[in-house]
Amino acid sequence: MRGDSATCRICAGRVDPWCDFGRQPVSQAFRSPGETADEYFYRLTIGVCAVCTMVQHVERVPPAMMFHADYPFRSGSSAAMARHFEQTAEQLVADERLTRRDALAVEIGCNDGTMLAAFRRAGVRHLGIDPSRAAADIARDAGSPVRVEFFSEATASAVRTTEGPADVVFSANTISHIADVCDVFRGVATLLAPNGVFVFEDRYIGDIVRQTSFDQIYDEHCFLFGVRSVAELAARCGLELVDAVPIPVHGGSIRYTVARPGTRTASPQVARLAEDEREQGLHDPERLRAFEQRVTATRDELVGLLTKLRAQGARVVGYGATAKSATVTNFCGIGTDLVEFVSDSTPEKQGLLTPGMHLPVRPPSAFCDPYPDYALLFAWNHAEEILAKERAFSEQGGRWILYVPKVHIV
Ligand code: DWN
Ligand code: SAH
Ligand code: ZN
Repeated sequence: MRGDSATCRICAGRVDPWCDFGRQPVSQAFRSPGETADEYFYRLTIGVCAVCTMVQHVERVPPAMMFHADYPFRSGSSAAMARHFEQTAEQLVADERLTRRDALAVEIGCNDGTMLAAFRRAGVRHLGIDPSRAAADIARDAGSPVRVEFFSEATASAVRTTEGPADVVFSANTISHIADVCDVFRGVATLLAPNGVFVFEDRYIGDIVRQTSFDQIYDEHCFLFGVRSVAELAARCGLELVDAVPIPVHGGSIRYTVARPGTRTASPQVARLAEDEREQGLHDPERLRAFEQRVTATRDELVGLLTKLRAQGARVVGYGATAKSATVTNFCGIGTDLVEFVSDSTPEKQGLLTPGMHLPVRPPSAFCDPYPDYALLFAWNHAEEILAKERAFSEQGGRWILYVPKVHIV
């Protein structure tokens, strides 16, 4: 059942339903063990706009239910991501000459300030904007200014009045999270200096389809961006997509650069990637059907494997209580009968239960005491970092279960 068509949030075109994951909880609404209140569920269906090609959610979860004072994700939870942000900031400082007096860098969705810290160390005037107070407090305590609010056109006007125009507006893994994304783009147009740039990174629809990484589809990701759809979005808001660079983070992302029309030379890469998308059928619901079949095959194989291992008496533990794992566990029906608990390094998640399937979240000290036979790697996007950190687990015979691009054991 794919449901009815909807209306595109970007261009008001027809959104053709594509994939349906059924009833899903808010992906990072971890619960206390004693909590008895009903959980909030919504229907997770995505579709493709027949006009501007934007892949988007059909039903919208209210932003304040996802991003609030106790939002538990922390950017600093991955050392590799912290390095990535440091290098990205250094590159922006050099390319946009941010060390000149009065230059301003603004970050939308700064979270715990992992990226802002690099601007601070480089002596660049900077400002973060993020509605998640506990995360923002970490950035503030470290010495970076943050406005605790949702970025919007109104916020942009206020910031421009108090701070002046921004030379760089940066954002990672946030723009795709904002349903009213046209308001965000208009806000960026208000805030940017005449020659400024808006640089943002987000998961790439091409990688999601190619790798069948269906767990990237959850409440917070209300858009799955592609080069063609982002170019259309920018143009409709009076801006221009001038560059699109594939980057490996989070299982495959693109760094987009948007500027005022005519102020920067557009890279030929933009047209090239958009053409690749057309050839791959990424805008064509009929050709996308094969993805749905691969998702079902992964689910059946993963549940089959976990069921077999449990029947053999093996212990299986989850690794990384990710937002992504909400889709995997709820769509596949993975409860404590199949996975004992989930190990996670984030103190804010430990001692709580995962949304929907209620798997207990335990600290890494529980993972090795004693090691399980198998670890189901929900944080597969950090595999390199985690497998290196957990070498002792593999050395004493432990095996990792991954499900992207297919179910496999390493
Ligand atoms: O886009 C988003 C990204 C940036 O972060 C947000 N919508 C929400 C969130 O998504 P996620 O939860 O899927 O992100 P991660 O980075 O895959 O989460 C990794 C989880 O694993 C964290 O809870 C921390 C944990 N972890 C761990 O326990 N040991 C991570 C590492 C690297 C480790 O060694
Ligand atoms: N940029 C960080 C955090 C990504 S998680 C990283 O890549 O690691 C998404 C963040 O976006 C959360 O901290 C959330 O509070 C924030 N966010 C969500 N909607 C927002 C909005 N409208 N304006 C600013 N930040 C927002
Ligand atoms: Zn559209």
